Amino acid sequence: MQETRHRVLDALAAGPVSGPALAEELGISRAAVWKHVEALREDGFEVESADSGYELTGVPEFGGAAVEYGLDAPFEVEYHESIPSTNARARDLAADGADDVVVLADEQTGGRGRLDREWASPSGGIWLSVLVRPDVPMAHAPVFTLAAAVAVTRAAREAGVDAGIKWPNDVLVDDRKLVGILTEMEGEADRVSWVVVGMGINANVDPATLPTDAEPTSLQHVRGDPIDRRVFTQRVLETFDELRGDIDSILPAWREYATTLGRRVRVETPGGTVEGEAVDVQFPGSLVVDTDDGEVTVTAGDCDHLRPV
Ligand code: BT5
Repeated sequence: MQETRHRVLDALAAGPVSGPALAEELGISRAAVWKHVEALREDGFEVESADSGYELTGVPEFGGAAVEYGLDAPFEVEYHESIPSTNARARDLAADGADDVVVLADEQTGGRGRLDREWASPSGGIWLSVLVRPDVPMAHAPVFTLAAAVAVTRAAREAGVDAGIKWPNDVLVDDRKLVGILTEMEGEADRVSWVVVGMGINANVDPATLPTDAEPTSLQHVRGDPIDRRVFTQRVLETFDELRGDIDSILPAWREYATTLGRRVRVETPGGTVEGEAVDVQFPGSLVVDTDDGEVTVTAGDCDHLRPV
């Protein structure tokens, strides 16, 4: 949101404030104040004008301005009611040189998972991609997938949903998939140019409308009532921002939320199947599996939790 509009919004939230007083405070004309108020109303903010002045009486349920309002993280939020894929859009923005931008959508018509699988993204979800330019080598970039999983799991738990993380990139509730994460990046070996972390969060969607093979669930389904998507998105972005600023804190937080550690797993990797007990996760996100032939470290693959033998 544009700087002056942000300041108008903050003043209205602390209101009532008269048009002339606001104009003087911000050093703009009364006509400009009125234009900002109208633009905020168009974005869905409710602004009452009474004798005592303007006052903010309602914030929109969802959207770019809504998420930016009160957000304690330095992201600009670009919102789309419907878009093919927020990751594709974020990649385009990366190519244009953008940084610290979030692309957010209510619906995706061409959402993608790993290996070009489809990601169902009906209206009511939180489909978002965060574009960042961390100063790290390419080999460290997978840690941002872990950071995203921690951020969403923490937000879900704060909302009363007992989520946990399945290596490498799924957030589950009772073994049902609540969130999928897709990280894409570009750069040279010694330095990342950009990272796009896409999070597909089944927020207020009916799991019955999602593909059944992954046994999906949603925040609304688990809670029994809809989630406040604005606040949930803010919490995810705030935690993600905190973690990217303190990379050493990501793994301990991940371990705390992991459901994979201590479980028997079967991981399908590009180099073959690895089966055994998952014993640890190592920087920047590899899984250590204790197999019959000793410990094996896997960096990528599809992981199944098996029943104990
Ligand atoms: C993932 O892939 O889990 C990563 C999904 C990332 C989606 C986000 S949404 C915002 C951003 N923009 C994009 O275009 N993508 C990202 P993977 O582990 O490959 O899982 C894909 C599999 O999950 C599919 O083959 C289905 O079986 C299942 N699936 C599809 N849609 C689902 C949904 N909404 N909820 C649960 N499972 C789903």
